[in-house]
Amino acid sequence: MATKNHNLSDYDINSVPSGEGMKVGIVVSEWNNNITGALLKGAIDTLVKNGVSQSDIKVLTVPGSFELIHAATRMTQQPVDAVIAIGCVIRGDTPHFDYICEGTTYGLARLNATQPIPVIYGLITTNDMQQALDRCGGKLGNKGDECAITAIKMIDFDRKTTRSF
Ligand code: DLZ
Repeated sequence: MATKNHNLSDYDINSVPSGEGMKVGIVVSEWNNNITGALLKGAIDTLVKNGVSQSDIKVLTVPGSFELIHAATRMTQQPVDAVIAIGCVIRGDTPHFDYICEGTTYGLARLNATQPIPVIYGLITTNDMQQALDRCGGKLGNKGDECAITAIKMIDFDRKTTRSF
């Protein structure tokens, strides 16, 4: 996908607004926790590197990616400026993969459209474990970094549009 041409793990720190004073909620699923743990670490490290205080990052864990919708809903009701949802679904032998991916994606997209704060999509959906490893700190960067940068940019976007609209 676009990650090959647009890898936000290689972002220019000067092009990212300061995250100082921003509050970020992260919901993360336990399934494939070798992957989601690395994504979570990438997200937290990048938020902190860009000025978000460690104490302004709130993390909630759920069993699987499908539960991210509920957890993200709860998180949007907390005093945070954006929510990052992190999960990893790996294709198996049955259509289950498609249902989880579709349901979770639809649920998060609906939240993003209906809640007053941005919900950032950090769900990795891959054909195998290697593709997931490539995207959580491997040769294609870390999707967690990308989510952190996107969260900061969207909070900044909200602040600017609130002021000028
Ligand atoms: C059941 C299931 C399966 C088979 N695979 C994954 C997966 O690859 N990644 C993931 O995050 N969750 C998986 N789950 C669990 C579902 O997301 C969910 O937790 C259960 O269906 C219970 O609602």
